Amino acid sequence: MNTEQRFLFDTFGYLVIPNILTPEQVDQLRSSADSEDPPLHRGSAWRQLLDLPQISPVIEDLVGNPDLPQAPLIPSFRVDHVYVHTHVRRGFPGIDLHGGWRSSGGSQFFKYHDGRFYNGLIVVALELHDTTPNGGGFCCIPGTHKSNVSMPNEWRSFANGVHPVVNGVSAHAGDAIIFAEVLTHGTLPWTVDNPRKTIFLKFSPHGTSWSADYYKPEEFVKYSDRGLPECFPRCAVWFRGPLDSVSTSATQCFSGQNSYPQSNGQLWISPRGQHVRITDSWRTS
Ligand SMILES: O=C(O)CCC(=O)C(=O)O
Repeated sequence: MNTEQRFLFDTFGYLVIPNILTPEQVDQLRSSADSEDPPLHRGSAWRQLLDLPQISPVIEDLVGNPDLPQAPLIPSFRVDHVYVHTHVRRGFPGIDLHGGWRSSGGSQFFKYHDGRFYNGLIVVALELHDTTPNGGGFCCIPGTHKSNVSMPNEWRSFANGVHPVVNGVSAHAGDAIIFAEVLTHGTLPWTVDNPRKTIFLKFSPHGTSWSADYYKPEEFVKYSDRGLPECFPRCAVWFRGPLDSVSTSATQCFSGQNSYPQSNGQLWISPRGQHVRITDSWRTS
């Protein structure tokens, strides 16, 4: 993240990054947004979202662990879960404010220590249509990712109006709203005719899980898309140590690559395209 992004995320608990998706990507994703298949099985346009060049470095900064030996050759964070909202139309009453440290039993957290961000769960919300300041959509109470005191309960529901401290955050199609799940947030009632379709990608540190519905790397082996299986470890620590000791599922994942990691000294092209020489510890050649 650049200095501006670090300041904004630290202060407000969210960040809007424009133009993450090209118009072609937006069109492609819109056309399959209503599919009943699980999002990551809808085609490579969906799986590519896991390792977007402008987003992955931000996720590394927010939830990654640069101390892991695989970083940054493969992500040092986990994909926790992915879903799509397509049901938001005029009259949608919104989703009450939620999030916060207490509601998750402490698993969703924000911390900054010794120059590094630590987050329990980070959301990348990709808008597929423009959203407008008064039209509804993502909202939050900026700064509440650091709250020590719970929000007054009567602010939670929008049934009787929206408390003035709640900020609506609008974005254009293809923009990403990145926020900490611990931030008090929700969806404002939708008041306009155009639809809202939003993809939510949620990332966690390598050692924690929120959804409990782990991706199984073996289900993705059939796809040839580069750079993806790396994102499916149950726990990113799995890629520790020499590749000879890589777990069976990880080995299966990489069997689709054009070079296959087997033994010391062998050259391997990582899913991110770097040339890696396999030694007792990872290093690029
Ligand atoms: O509408 C949004 O962008 C927020 C959605 C949300 O809070 C959720 O899916 O839990």
